[in-house]
Amino acid sequence: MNDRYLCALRREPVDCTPIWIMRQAGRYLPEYRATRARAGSFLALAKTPELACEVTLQPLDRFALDAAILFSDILTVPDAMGLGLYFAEGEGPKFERPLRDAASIEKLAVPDMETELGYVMDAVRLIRRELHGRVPLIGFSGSPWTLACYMIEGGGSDGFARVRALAYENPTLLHRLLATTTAAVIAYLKAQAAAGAQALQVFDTWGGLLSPRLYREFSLRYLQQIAEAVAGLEPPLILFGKGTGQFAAELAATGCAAVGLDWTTDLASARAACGDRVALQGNLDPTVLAASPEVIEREAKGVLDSFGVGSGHIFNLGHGITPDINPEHVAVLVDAVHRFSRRSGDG
Ligand code: 1CP
Repeated sequence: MNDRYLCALRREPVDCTPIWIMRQAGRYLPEYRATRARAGSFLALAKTPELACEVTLQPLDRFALDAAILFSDILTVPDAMGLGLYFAEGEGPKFERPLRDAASIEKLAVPDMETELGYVMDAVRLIRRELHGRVPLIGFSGSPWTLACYMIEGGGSDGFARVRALAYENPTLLHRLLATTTAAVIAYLKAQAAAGAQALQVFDTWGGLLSPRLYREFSLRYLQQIAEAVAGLEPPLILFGKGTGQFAAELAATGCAAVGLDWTTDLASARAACGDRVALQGNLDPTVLAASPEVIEREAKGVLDSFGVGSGHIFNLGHGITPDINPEHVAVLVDAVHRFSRRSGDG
């Protein structure tokens, strides 16, 4: 029913700028914390389609968001590849078997999507059914580079020094890992599209850790392969990167439908660099949501103004919403974006 988001991705006229929020189902919502407590753990939540569906819909019941995003995690793919994902209390995601030698990289294989990742596809099908067409559903994957960061490091890290050292010391081995991971990402995105995902976003959260030369070699090259592989599918592709705004034109040239930007890039410059090849998604600094409603409204207007007039803007934060945010501030933001961008009836 509300297809503003898909229209904006196609750069078609919309009645107002669509908005969704990265990590919109998450710990800042008391109802999420309650469902998570009921599930027992994050992984139980993500691996039980009924619960994943429940938390996916929670933010939509509270706010007038223009898209739903599958509740899952980028690390489900390496988990299905045999790395053993677990969450140490208060420490974030970790792998039992991180990739620490050539042999473990060489024996990696693309997992079967309907068996090893069947719970994700079941969640996509269930969410589509429960949405009744209210808003489109976004499926997603991590980028090959960002997944490789976690697979080599074994968990989160300040600078992912191990994988970056590998890029200099043994590029062939890293390319081998990225090639297998890219094949898995492509199969994962295609399976989500077949299960009913209406848009596909790739998160390259750690692309900005690389020098420009290494970014092009170890991240962009594989994003290009993904864009080519999904080009024939119905769902449009969004390439989000953190710290990769200087590559916006190169990301646009991959053939994706939209480029997602963090708050360190000016939307006007990105738009000038990309021309009208793609839509742009972003890019409010997530910390603005901790400020007063007046500041939130002012900054939301600033982001809308920086994109300027015309279609092809999807409002979002420049990165995920943090657990400390007051949900009422999200309502202020969603309302402000719709109100300030409302086009008059005559055009
Ligand atoms: O409940 C909890 O405490 C677990 C926190 C949590 C949540 C809510 C994790 C662990 N994952 C998620 C869900 C999640 N992850 C979504 C859900 C859909 C949504 O509402 O947006 C998505 C899209 C992700 C994607 C994801 N996971 C990314 C890429 C996007 C980004 O934020 O940069 C990354 C890097 C991860 C890894 C991950 N999973 C979880 C955590 C805490 C992290 C970050 C680890 C780190 O590097 O510090």
